[in-house]
Amino acid sequence: MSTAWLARFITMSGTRQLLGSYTLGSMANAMPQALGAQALDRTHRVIACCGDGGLMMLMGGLRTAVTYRLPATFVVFDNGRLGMVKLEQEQGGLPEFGTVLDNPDLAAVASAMGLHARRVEDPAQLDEAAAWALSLSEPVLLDVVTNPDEVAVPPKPTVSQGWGFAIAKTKEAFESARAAGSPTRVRRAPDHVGSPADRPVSPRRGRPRGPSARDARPPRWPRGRPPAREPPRRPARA
Ligand SMILES: Cc1ncc(C[n+]2csc(CCOP(=O)(O)OP(=O)(O)O)c2C)c(N)n1
Ligand SMILES: [Mg+2]
Repeated sequence: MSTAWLARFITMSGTRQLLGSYTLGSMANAMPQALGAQALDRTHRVIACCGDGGLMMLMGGLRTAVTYRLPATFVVFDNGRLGMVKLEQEQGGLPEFGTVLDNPDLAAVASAMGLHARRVEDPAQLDEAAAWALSLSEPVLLDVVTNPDEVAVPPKPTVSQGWGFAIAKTKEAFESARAAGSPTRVRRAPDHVGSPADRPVSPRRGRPRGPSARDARPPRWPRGRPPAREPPRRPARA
């Protein structure tokens, strides 16, 4: 969604250039594009606005910035979500499912990789952190925690998108209300990624849901696989 925020809120001064995947639609684009742009031109400052999901996909590239001393600035929009997918689900009338990310502290990871890094959790710290990052001429990462429920309204929103969003939110409200009054636990991810016992329990069926629910069931066979069958015996020839 950073592409949407950039297109909406960054003023193009006439000397700035904006790169992105745009209608190609590929995620995980910002960091590698920034590496390429900065390697081609070290005289300009390159700022990558990265999704947390995208950055997690190609994390190793951060070390490339250190190896080649590329003075790029990586700003992570850390909404803990595959945010665009969540939005697409909601536009289609579906409550959010399976889009929560189990991120580590990305500033700590970047720091371990040799970048300068800071995590920003309070909006009041943002200006100072941005000024600090821009004062450096070495690779630097800001892990900025953002609101996962922020909605990037498309340039030409349709009535059906709005209607789908309303349906999804209504379903989510009913689900929460039912969960609040239900003896079974309904918890949203990142509990999905915890141990089987921590995974959410369907209020209707009372058993873990989702593909990983399989792990919570006892194995059908003691060692998790069926015993080898003996080959059928052929009758002895007379
Ligand atoms: C290579 C690739 N994989 C999957 C997708 C589908 N997809 C589009 S946006 C998105 C989520 C991106 O999450 P994140 O990078 O955290 O950015 P956010 O939308 O949260 O800002 C996914 C999975 C894609 N467009 N490209
Ligand atoms: Mg995200």
